[in-house]
Amino acid sequence: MRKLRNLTASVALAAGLMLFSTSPASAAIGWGDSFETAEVMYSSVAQNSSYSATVRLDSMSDNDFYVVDNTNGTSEITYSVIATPPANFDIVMGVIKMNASGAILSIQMDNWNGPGYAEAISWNAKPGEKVYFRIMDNGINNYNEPYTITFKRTS
Ligand SMILES: [Ca+2]
Ligand SMILES: [Ca+2]
Repeated sequence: MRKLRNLTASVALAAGLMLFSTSPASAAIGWGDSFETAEVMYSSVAQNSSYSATVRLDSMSDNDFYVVDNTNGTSEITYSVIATPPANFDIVMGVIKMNASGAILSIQMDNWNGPGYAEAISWNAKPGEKVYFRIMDNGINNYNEPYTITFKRTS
């Protein structure tokens, strides 16, 4: 009986993990809440050419962190990142670049465009650098509807 219960528990756990990994749209609470748990859009180990996620901020104070990680890269990469909010929602995209030892090289808060319009940047990451993207609610109640963030490597 005990064995059966353990089996049931692990099947349920596996199903839960599968659901989580294949359904980013359902993820909100706990998704990319800090630098340490940033969602990886690019890493110099995997060298993927694109990434996309459609998720929602779960509260006014929620943050979703994403990272372009060229820590172990041997050459500079260039790319574009576009964060598109739901219609009538206004989001801010913070962009934080760090060097290999974690020192902050630059910080900017991109909020060029109003409700319903994307915030976008085309930039680079030199070998050893990491660039974090922090999606936030601008003002009040710009959460609980999914936004889409995409990364595309351009060179
Ligand atoms: Ca979050
Ligand atoms: Ca905005």
